[in-house]
Amino acid sequence: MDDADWDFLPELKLKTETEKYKIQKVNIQKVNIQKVNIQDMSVEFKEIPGLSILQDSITEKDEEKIIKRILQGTWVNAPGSREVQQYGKLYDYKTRALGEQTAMPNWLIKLADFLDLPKPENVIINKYEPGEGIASHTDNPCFGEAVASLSLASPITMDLKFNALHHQIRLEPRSLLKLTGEARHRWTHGIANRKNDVVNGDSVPRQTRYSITFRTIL
Ligand SMILES: O=C(O)CCC(=O)C(=O)O
Repeated sequence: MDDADWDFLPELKLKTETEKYKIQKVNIQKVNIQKVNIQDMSVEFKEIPGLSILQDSITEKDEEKIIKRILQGTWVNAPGSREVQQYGKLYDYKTRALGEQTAMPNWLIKLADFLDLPKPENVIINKYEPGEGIASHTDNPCFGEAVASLSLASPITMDLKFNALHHQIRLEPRSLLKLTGEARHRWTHGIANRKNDVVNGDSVPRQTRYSITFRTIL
């Protein structure tokens, strides 16, 4: 990976204290907030231990730059109809095991560091066109304890399920979802294949959405 790639996010900057501590609108359906972590303003949920969401984890300007950078990458088909880019140690969706080792772009390492995540060893970038989703799953145990997904471009509703329990959370662009503990190992997360989500009783059309999921490997 060349230096130009490393320099791709030179302006990624920490929010000012005022921006950081501004109470951000949390658009969550059916799930009760348990705790707001004062340090980074992420919220945790009573019903789903180990799930946290940090709104506005990056600025809109950085989001734009990241999307531009993503669009330079090569997409491959994933199960279902969505497309993905994958970096680091590749996860094989068919065998459900890790395979080939590829390079991890420096901008993804830098972005993970900015988001206070461990150095990523596998990164999957998902592209969802309206109508596309991802089957409900728990992340493979070959991955480390914390799994984190950065949402980009447009909001979407994610389903979290455990036995008969079912909650929906609205993932806003620029939000960072973290799954650890029960949320990581016992609850499944998935996105239904549909063109609209129902938000506060209204049908809201989906638009193209990207997510970047950072993982470590055990
Ligand atoms: O798109 C998302 O927010 C979640 C992605 C995901 O669950 C995955 O790549 O396994």
